[in-house]
Amino acid sequence: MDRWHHIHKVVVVGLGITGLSVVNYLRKYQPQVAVQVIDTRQSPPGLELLDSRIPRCIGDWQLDWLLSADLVVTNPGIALATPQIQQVRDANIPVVGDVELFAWHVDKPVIAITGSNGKSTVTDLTGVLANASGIKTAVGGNIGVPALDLLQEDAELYVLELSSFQLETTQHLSVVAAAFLNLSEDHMDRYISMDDYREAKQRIFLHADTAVYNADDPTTQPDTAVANRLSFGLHHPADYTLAEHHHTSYLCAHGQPVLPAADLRLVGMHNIANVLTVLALLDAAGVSYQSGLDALKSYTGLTHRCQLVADNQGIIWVNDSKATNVASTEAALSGLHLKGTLYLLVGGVGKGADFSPLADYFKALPLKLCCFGRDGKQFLALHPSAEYFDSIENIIQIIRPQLQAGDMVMLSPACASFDQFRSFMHRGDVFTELARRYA
Ligand code: UMA
Ligand code: ADP
Repeated sequence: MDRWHHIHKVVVVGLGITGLSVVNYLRKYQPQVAVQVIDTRQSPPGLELLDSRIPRCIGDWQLDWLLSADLVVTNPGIALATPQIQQVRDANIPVVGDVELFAWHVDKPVIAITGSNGKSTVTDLTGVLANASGIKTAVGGNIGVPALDLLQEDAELYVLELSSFQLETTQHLSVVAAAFLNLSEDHMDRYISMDDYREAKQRIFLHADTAVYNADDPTTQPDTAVANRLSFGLHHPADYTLAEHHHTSYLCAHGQPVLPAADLRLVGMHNIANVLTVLALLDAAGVSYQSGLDALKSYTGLTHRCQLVADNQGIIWVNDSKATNVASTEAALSGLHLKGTLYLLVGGVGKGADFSPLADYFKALPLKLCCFGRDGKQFLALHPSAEYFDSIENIIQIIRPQLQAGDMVMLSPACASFDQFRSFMHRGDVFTELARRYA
């Protein structure tokens, strides 16, 4: 079906890397279409890279452009409930995201991954294992490379990390396998309820041949009819799980051992669940991964996720800047065994979350809680050691003289970064630089 037949004018709302990828895609593959760009920010990222011939409206809305469009493509950061976008939808003008345009174009198998935590790890690792097994695989989406940019790579398989924001504006993405990893509170500034947030994530299964879900988290089970289902889990019976064979704990697929858990270099039980998901996804996609298992074994994880960044004089520094919600900080703290004190840095933009579940995790640890950022004061009541500081740098300067062998300094902030940093990557880089300077 040629979806572009009746589309003559497209308005792209929101620049950033997504908006730029949409403009570049349209210029290359749909050059007959007229393109206009709107970004409500005063100096949006990516503006300097936008072709000077493209009409743009910066710092405000341009409603007449929107209402005369045949198609509006929004950045995932723009909520569909935004009044101007709502007006467009009321006028029956289709509003889609970049992933929907990708879906219209792609003619190779796609694997898609969503969930509150672990998306980037599972996405990256799926790509690593598929590539190591000889399948030319392109990896992108919310992980940081816009889906449309992947089309340049001429891959045999695409692996997409999809946020709930991206899924809201995606209708027609057919996938060989889709995984919904877990659901926990996040983005409560954008959704009216957890049900609303879950519903957006469930959209990943709309056109999936195989649904991969978490047997330990019933909210991830597909609501709709799906041809095939595969489960992974650590605590409930599942198709992909840990099991003992000859007194050794193995990751197993349908009861068959695939590799011993001890062969993995990834840290934490949550990462075992992540690897089980990867195996399920690749089996569902028909990728034979035996020849790539060495790459899986040597994988140490992505930067900014429970990453060891300095280890000096017995003091360990861990950058978990990607912990932007409560559940990811809980995962970082679960099963942590320390000889000394944990100096935990928390705070930033709380996104309306309830931080109180962290109190039990804090109680179980020898802890000094160091709070910072816009919503950092919300943590003060959660542990007697809690203290508020202006910045991460300020924290490190003050705690450094107290640090002793056996201590750990960990940034796992349970919050987004936008109050003091450009992104979680920027925040993690700042912490890493300080760690290496003061270690
Ligand atoms: N914005 C405006 N006005 C506009 C356009 C944007 O105010 O006209 C604001 C929005 O509030 C938005 C913010 O700008 O939240 C960020 O937009 P951006 O320009 O940074 O967006 P992109 O660079 O295109 O990045 C987006 C994703 N960002 C968001 O969903 C907010 C990136 O995910 C993603 O990697 C990229 O597309 C490629 O697909 C980031 C993210 O934080 C990492 N995602 C959330 C998460 O993982 O929790 C969902
Ligand atoms: P996402 O892309 O969904 O944000 P990441 O792989 O980037 O996921 O990890 C984000 C944070 O969540 C990190 O702090 C990481 O240690 C933690 N994490 C990773 N996998 C899981 C999981 N399966 N369950 C809970 N937390 C996890």
